[in-house]
Amino acid sequence: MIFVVSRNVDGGTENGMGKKQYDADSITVLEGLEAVRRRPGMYIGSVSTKGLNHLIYEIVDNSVDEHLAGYCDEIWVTLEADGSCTVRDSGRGIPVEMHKKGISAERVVFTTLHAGGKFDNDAYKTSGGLHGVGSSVVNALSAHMDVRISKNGQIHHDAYERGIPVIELKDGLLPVLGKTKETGTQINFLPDGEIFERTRFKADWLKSRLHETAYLNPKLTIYYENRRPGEEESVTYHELEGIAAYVKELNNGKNTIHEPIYFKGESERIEVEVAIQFVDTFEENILGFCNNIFTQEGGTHLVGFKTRFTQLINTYARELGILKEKDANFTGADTRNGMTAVVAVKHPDPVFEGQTKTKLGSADATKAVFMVCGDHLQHYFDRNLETLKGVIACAEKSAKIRKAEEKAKTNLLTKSRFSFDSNGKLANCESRDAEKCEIFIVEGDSAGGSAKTARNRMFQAILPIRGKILNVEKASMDKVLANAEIKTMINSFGCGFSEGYGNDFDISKLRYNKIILMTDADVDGSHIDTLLLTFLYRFMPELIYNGHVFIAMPPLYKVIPSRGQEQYLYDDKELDRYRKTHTGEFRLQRYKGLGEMDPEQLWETTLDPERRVLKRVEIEDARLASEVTEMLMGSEVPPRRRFIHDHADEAEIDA
Ligand code: TSJ
Repeated sequence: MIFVVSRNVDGGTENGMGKKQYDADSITVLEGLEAVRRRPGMYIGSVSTKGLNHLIYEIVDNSVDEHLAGYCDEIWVTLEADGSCTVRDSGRGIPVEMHKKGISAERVVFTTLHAGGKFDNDAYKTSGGLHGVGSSVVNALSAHMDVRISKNGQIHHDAYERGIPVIELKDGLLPVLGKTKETGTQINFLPDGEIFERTRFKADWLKSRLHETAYLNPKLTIYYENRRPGEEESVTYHELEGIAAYVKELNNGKNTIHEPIYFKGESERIEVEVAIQFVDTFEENILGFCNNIFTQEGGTHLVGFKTRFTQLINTYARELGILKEKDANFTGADTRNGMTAVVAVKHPDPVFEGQTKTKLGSADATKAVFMVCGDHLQHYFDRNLETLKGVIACAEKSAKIRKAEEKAKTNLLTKSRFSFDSNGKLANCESRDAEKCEIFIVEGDSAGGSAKTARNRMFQAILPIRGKILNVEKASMDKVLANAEIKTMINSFGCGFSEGYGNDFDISKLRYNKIILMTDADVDGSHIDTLLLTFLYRFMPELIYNGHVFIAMPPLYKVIPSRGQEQYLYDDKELDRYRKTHTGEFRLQRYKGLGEMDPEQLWETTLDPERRVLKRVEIEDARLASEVTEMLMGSEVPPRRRFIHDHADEAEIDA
């Protein structure tokens, strides 16, 4: 799993526009772009590395739209040696002719906020005529942006700094750099270090996103190149088999029980495309897309797909005599046991809902997917009986386990109704105002004891856990629910949990706005963080999606200079920096663990909201998440170690 952390979320800085003289016409534009710089999170989600990478996706999406419009089959994406990014396509080129008020149309694209931000708008759309959405946001958040448009035999040029044009127009038109026979758009931009916590794009995330785009657009070729020193690499993404190849890739290394089922159809102007392949493990991995956008929070298209699939499997199971008259139907989750699927719809006018606007809300998509799946799946299963039997066998396996687990769960719930904290470990806070409350999950009884003394008992609850908690990735559900540590956490948070069948999770019942993991700053501590995050991700993913989960950063060192201020340092980089910037003698105290700090130190460094450093846990890529978790939590030692160190690196503090 890729747990991304962004630092120091308690604080936060305001970003102002640079001081420049604006002409009257551009005032309204600048006001728009200034809003983007003031509240970047509203437009790109966050200013962490996740938001940073988002800039590239915003730009590339415009080229993909040009592809969907039928004018562009190739896109080049380059991470340049200087840290900037170049995106080029072979489309028609952004219009450059004179637009309203005597500005080139290109200027309008890059300086006007289109239909609000993706993250604050109820109905963000892509394709179907809304080209250029997001490009002005990227422009506003870039230290500089260079635009070259090949069109009408000429290369037209424009450039911006922090969203402000720096090239003079002649009669409202762009200067021409030279002649060309080609057409296309090329954008180069460098993210603004004043806005972003760090400005280094994550190459792996970018590659995975580009690959996904290639799977979803089989006729498109994407050329990726990394020119950053020491990372040089070129990859071409071209996936003629489309989403059928995508499910194969998702199932890579697993035992599949049949070749991918693929079909495509249309209903009421909604295009539906589905690929399904079952494996012999207990997972369900269904990815939904609408107009090329990954619908992380699901939505109506998946409802249609799941409803129809469950119906069909139950009907077939009865026809084949696998379910007898007295038997209950398989549940939906049963029929999807072992399923990997991609459901991609193209909707002329989609509505997106949910916390991150990644849930398809359009009601007509349910019916369209339902209808298309009904026709095509029936057609397929009637001709592929062996596959059908294999799929039904997966459902039978699931039903059997489900019945065993239902028992275990009943036990947990009846017990918890009587005791909220069965082993008496939680030191709860006094306030019941969830908005203000925090719970610290603390490794070890001794650190837990210090934390209980040190905390602000009004708002801070402490839950000590002992050593390494159960590895939920490898354990069955009944074992997980029998685990004392895990039971206490579920009961303390107050919002239940969800997994597999049923859904007892209700985030509105959450008792703490912040759930803060507090472990030692060493490899063991990292491992416990990972175990805890894996647990949270599997049973309460909404807590992570909604930004409630944090990692505390206890300091690694205290420097005590012979003259001057004592200071806490949070990692080795800070220590290096301290050594370089301070002269004179100092004594260095190294903390091996939380247990070595007295309550007062613990309060100063790790608990006090005014002074502590917290990292917020984000999930970059839920598509890759469970795969990576398995790698992480599986029994192989080397890759796990590697991840922990990578992870530790993520948390480094910027200069
Ligand atoms: F994001 C962006 F605006 F910066 C951007 C846009 C970035 C990149 C790399 C490409 C593009 C882009 C835009 N590629 N292709 C287009 N096409 C148009 O904007 C376009 C061209 C012609 C016509 C027409 O009606 O003739 C209409 C449009 C929207």
